[in-house]
Amino acid sequence: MTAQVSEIFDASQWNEVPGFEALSDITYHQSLDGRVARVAFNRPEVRNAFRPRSVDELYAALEDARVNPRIGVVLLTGNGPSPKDGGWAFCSGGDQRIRGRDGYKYAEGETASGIDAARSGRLHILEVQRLIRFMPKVVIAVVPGWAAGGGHSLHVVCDLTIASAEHGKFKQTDADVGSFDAGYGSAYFARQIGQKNAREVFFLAREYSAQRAYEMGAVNAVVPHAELEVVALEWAQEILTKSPTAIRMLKFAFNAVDDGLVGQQVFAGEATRLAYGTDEAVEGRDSFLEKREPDWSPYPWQF
Ligand code: S0N
Repeated sequence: MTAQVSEIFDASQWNEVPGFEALSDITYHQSLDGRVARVAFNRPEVRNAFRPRSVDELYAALEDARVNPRIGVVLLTGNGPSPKDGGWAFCSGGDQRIRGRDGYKYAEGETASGIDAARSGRLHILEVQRLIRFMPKVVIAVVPGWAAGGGHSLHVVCDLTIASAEHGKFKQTDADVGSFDAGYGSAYFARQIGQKNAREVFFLAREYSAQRAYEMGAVNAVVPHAELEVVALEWAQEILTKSPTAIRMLKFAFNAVDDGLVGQQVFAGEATRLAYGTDEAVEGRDSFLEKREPDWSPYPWQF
């Protein structure tokens, strides 16, 4: 039986994922039909801040979802509420207790065992951002509470965002804490909501309600808190009725304009993959293997 990991999590809709039983900082579930993944930060006592272990687990779960051919949609969310004060969070970014130029600082309950000094200071949440960005599946940020700092950036990089009307809150604290996501978190955010709005969010570091974030174009839908995960699953199921190839080509097309040559490379790779499925490409391959001239005559110069 699936454990109840969050107050608004409907355990009857989800299965735990074999091989991921030892997670501590996140939870990972798949829908009963195996087509939707739910990945959730699970440190509600610190507003779901991530530490290196959290990022490792997050990356592993997202990578598992990426390579699973049944999964078409990933819901990224945060479990809650906090047992300390009842507060809700999507994610409050990097755990400020263990960040620093002085090297890795151990979090409460963490020991030196298993911590690799070579990884100290590595900002591998950016690798998670790229995984979300380049995953040929739709990733939905399901925001039940605070999206702050690096947590805000994660919602920005997700394809869609659905937020809790009562508890969804957005704040870019980077400039308050001497941190800055100068990549997708800021520059791409400005592409989403406009330069003036994005500069306001970063330079003033104010708090925005889910409704205000919706009005700014940062959020797709604001829904009652109790229904947040129900609506997110409905959106996922609706997306799953669409053509997988159309969705992946559209995602990479949306990305390409902001991703430079990497965006072109990703889109081009998918185009090549489609071309390899044609008789024309098979003729090219076979003619080489059969040591003969290719016969392109069946293939018109289409216009
Ligand atoms: C989220 C906020 C606004 C919520 O405020 P609220 O509701 O008043 O709750 P608090 O009482 O403040 O918090 C409750 C408890 O949770 C702890 N806590 C909250 N956030 C963090 C955190 N990020 N790290 C550690 N602990 C956290 C509080 O301390 C409190 O604990 P107790 O009860 O014991 O006192 C508010 O909490 C807030 O502003 N949080 C900090 C947000 C923040 O500044 N985050 C960091 C911003 N920077 C990054 O995220 C860097 C991102 C990043 O990692 C990155 C980005 C790009 C490139 C690399 C990196 C990288 O570093 O890897």
